[in-house]
Amino acid sequence: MKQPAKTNYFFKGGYVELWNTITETFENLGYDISEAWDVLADGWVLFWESFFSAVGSIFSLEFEWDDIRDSIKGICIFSFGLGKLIFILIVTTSLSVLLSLMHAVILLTVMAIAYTIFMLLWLSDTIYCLIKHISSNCPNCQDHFSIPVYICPECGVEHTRLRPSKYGIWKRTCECGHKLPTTFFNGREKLEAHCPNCGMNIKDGGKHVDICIPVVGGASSGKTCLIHQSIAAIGIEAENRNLAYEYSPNGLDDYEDNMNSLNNGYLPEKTNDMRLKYYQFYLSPKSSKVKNLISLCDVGGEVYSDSTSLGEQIGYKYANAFLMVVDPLSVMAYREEVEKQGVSPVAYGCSSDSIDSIVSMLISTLENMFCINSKDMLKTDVAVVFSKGDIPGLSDKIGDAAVDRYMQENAGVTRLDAQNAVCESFLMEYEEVNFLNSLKSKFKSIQFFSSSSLGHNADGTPFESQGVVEPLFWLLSKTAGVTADAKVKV
Ligand SMILES: Nc1nc2c(ncn2[C@@H]2O[C@H](COP(=O)(O)OP(=O)(O)OP(=O)(O)O)[C@@H](O)[C@H]2O)c(=O)[nH]1
Ligand SMILES: [Mg+2]
Ligand SMILES: [Zn+2]
Ligand SMILES: [Zn+2]
Repeated sequence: MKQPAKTNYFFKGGYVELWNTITETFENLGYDISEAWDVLADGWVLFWESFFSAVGSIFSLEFEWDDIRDSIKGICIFSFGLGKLIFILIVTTSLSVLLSLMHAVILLTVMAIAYTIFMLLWLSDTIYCLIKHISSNCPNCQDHFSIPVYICPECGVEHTRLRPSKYGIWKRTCECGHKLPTTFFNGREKLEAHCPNCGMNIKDGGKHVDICIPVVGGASSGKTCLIHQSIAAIGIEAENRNLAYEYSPNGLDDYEDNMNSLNNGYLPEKTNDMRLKYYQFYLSPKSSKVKNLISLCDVGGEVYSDSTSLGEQIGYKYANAFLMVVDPLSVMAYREEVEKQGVSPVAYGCSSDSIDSIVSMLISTLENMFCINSKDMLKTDVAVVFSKGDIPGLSDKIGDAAVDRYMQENAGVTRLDAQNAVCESFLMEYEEVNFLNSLKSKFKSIQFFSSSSLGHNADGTPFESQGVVEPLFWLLSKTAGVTADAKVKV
């Protein structure tokens, strides 16, 4: 693709210069030959025109001195021209050929060195991006790309492929004359960067590990509460785990407003967006040179009952993992049971969407996006989080109480396995086997968690979240996009 930059000397100027020098040399040579030829011809003509009359005048003893002088002068000029021509043909031509060859060899050697440096630099930059898992997701159009479009700080023009190329190996010169670095080794990330698709500003000049985790769940299942309380809790927990945390607003999220509500004991507003909304924060080991930019993507739960809207969320295609929120009250048999025990589902903002339908629709959408058939597995991990863990009696079924009991009864079992065991038996007991089987047959690995984002129903007193960081830390430890050294420990 044509770039608004000058082509590098080694990819054009060098060849032009070589061509010009060679053509100029041989043009001069041709000029010298024709000049020597002219001298030789003039001498011959002068000699030929005067020779016979001079010889005749000598034999007749009339001595035409002009003719005699002209024929001597002619033979001298002819001899001089002939000598010059022979010299030019042998010496000058050989020198021209030799010097042109030397020029070509020196230039091509320098070019070969430049091309080797170019290849090595291009490879290093590409490998560095691959090893470090550097890529970006656009929080506006959901597109995914390895490097963004860079903006020239001088003239504002867009450079779509700012990599070592024919426009420059280490740096490229913009048409305005400004020099732009072409790799992350010499500061490409310091330039302003935009999404190649919609022009949205891209953080860190695209130099980060972008981890995209869509949060899946029906309307009122507790996605927005979980996202906000998780991020807030991670911010506090990060220091204990020696991680650097920073929330990073993108201008399209409602983090500040929702956190204000939650911190004052109010519920966040229902999510009306039918497009993924990216809540982004940095979370990386303090020593890490390339930061992890984690996006938790929220959306109105209605999307999961509308296959067209769901199919439009191309962000799913680039998801590193999924976080599935399950409102226990959306499990019909369980809801009926707690209702009989006097619990009001409405008080818990009960979700009425079937979890089985939601997961089926998500799976068929992903199958379409990845063009795979129903037998193929997806290479994604899923954390299934039961929300609203403060529902009376729920802890005894899937919460800490149940997990502790299971671990006592089954010595040697890990806590994560115990969580899976109690949550799976909950789903089987309350007739959600289809949901469980769909998840297990489609995703790479599944881990169940139980949480309470609020701790209690809204009553004006401060909310107390519980179990909201573990799902994320588990997903981050599994995420393929997190490099070994940047891996966040569970
Ligand atoms: N008691 C209790 N209620 C909760 C908890 N989490 C969510 N809720 C209730 O569930 C309702 C819905 O929560 P949201 O987080 O807004 O649900 P959502 O999945 O984002 O819903 P949509 O935006 O409609 O897709 C809240 O208004 C609360 O009433 C919790 O941990 N405990
Ligand atoms: Mg919401
Ligand atoms: Zn975009
Ligand atoms: Zn410029």
